[in-house]
Amino acid sequence: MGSGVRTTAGILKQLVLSAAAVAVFAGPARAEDGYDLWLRYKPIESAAQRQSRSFATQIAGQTETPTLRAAAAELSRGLAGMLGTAPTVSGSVTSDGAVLLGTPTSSSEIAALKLGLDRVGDEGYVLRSTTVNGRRATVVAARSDVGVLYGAFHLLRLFQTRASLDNLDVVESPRVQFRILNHWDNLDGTVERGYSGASLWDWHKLPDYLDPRYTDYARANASLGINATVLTNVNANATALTAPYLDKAAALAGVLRPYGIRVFLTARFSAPIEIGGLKTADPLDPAVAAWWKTKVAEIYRHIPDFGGFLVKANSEGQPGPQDYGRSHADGANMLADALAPHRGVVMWRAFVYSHEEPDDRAKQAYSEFVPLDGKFRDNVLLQVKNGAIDFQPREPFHPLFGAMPKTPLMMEFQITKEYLGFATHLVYLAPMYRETLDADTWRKGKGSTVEKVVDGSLHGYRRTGIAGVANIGADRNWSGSHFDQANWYAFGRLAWNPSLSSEAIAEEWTRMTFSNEPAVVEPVVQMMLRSREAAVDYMTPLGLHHLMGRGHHYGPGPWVEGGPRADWTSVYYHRADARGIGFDRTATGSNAIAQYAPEVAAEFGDLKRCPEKFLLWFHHVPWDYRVQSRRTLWDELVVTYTRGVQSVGDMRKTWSTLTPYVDSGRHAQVAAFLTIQEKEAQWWRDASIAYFKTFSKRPLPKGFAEPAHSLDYYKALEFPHAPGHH
Ligand code: GCV
Repeated sequence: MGSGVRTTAGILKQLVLSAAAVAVFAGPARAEDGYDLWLRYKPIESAAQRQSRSFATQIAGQTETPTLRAAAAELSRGLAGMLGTAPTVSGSVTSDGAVLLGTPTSSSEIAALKLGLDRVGDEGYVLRSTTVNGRRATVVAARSDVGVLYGAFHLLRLFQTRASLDNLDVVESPRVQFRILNHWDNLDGTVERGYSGASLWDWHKLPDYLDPRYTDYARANASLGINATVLTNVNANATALTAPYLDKAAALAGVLRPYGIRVFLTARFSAPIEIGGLKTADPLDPAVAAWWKTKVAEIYRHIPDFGGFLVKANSEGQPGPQDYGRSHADGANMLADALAPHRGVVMWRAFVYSHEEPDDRAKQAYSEFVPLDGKFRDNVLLQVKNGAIDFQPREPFHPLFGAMPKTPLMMEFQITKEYLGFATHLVYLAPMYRETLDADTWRKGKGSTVEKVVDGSLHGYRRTGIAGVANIGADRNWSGSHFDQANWYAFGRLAWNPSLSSEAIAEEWTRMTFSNEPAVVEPVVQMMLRSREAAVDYMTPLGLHHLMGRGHHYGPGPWVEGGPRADWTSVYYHRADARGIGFDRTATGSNAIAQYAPEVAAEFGDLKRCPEKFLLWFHHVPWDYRVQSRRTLWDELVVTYTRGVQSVGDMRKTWSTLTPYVDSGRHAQVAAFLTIQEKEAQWWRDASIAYFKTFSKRPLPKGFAEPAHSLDYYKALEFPHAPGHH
């Protein structure tokens, strides 16, 4: 679906008020704690306020449904906050400057405008400056209530980012159907790979106590167009499917429903045994299928608009259909059949690999799933991580994208920063998401991008989805750090429109979260845009991957070896030896490149053509090999690690100049975290160089400092209480 006449970013570019028109903030504001996210609605500067004084004096429309009430309440809250006076609320437009909101059903004034709402689909909306009853009005209209809510948030965003509100003519609709968060939250309140405190869901107090935060969570998600959420960890607990927990999930669903958010749960494949008293969970056993049918019907009695199941099966010790000699399709289809009568779907994860399988871990999902293309029921989506290993700081796109034309593949991004410095490192992830979406699979010729696979246009998928592993917890600032809020934001914006640029998203977020002051927007956006590359440089340069500490994944551990599974060690991935470093995935090695289209395989497989950022992902390269800079590989590694540390130092210095513009509470925390990040970047650099030097046996290039400590020092560090590992 087209995303409309003028995008937010386009309007922003054209209409952002000139710097001169924006009054300079008089000193730093009062400390903020980040709770309000990007929905702060602070009073706007005087010049802009003058311009919009005649705007939004009235909110008009019948707001009789919970969702329309939420839309009107949000507009009222936002406008009152930004303009200083609460708008009046009335059924129809009676004064200039009204915002008229609704659907053709809720408002005869909207029906009369004939806005052509059919083109926006079930969740889209139109924003239009027009005249209603002879009065100047801004219309927020949609076919559905939730479309109106999304439109209200869009209008507020224009306000918050100081875009002009004159002559609005916005037509928007989401390009992807399921825009879904995956919470890896456990019933005991812990969060797997969560770095922002305990789980937001207080299962113990549910269903009776509904923490007001649940509503704020819903508002934040609705502001981005996120329309679904999986409440529970993919490493699933069958207890979540028992009646008391369904009551609790139903209570949450009740809070989220007015905001257009549908609830999903993870299904533990062995649940029929664990909570059903059956002897087997074999998907082809009629008693098992019947158990799931009954269970699903029970779930829908609790949650009539339940979305369906997310399933991790036969992966990292989770039970699955292969335990009974059945295929992933057998397992997914059995659950899909139970859900189909209720219009639910199965999101079946493709994240599978086995240590019993000798083949390169990067190849296993493709080998497992491509033969099953076309064998899944209509209501199954296959959820594929962006890369073939596991959310590394940089991975080439997963070879499954483009390779399963008959099975809707949905994207799984990780928002929580398991491999990117937890909550303390400032790493803006939109460039990483973009890199995958922009990658060309070549499956239907040039331009067959992952973005087109995911939005369904390449293969004509009937269902589409983008999932993000949430970084949301009970911390006051939700995401563990102020800048990690930007990753939640960027995920949501890209799920709605996977064509948006990282820069446009960063600019919107910065304006709403910190300030519209150019002295803030420009440097902060620049910091954000460089930050992911900085992390790759100091953690896993030139295509290296999976070098983190064992188990908790905190800090460097390139020396990790042994233990229960080779594919959980670092040495499996970097393969450093006296000759060189890197994983040969060409025809002379694991031949993983053969899983890509021939054009892509030819590029990745050729040492000379392989993008340097993926060099050691696909090739084992001699230490003295000359890279593009004409430096030897070894020297280039040292230079790149060092550059990463310097980039963090630059970010820290830039941030320190912003003291006058950012409230003291948030400024101080970001500053402290940047100091941690710089220290840890140095640690990554030094530990990695100390270790790899034992193979390269070459000196560091002139002028580059030796690691601060011995390799033994780094190897001896232990972090038994690092967060997020359960
Ligand atoms: C939920 C990685 C993480 C695991 C996670 C797994 C997955 O391996 O380290 O914690 O488990 O991915 O995505 O299933």
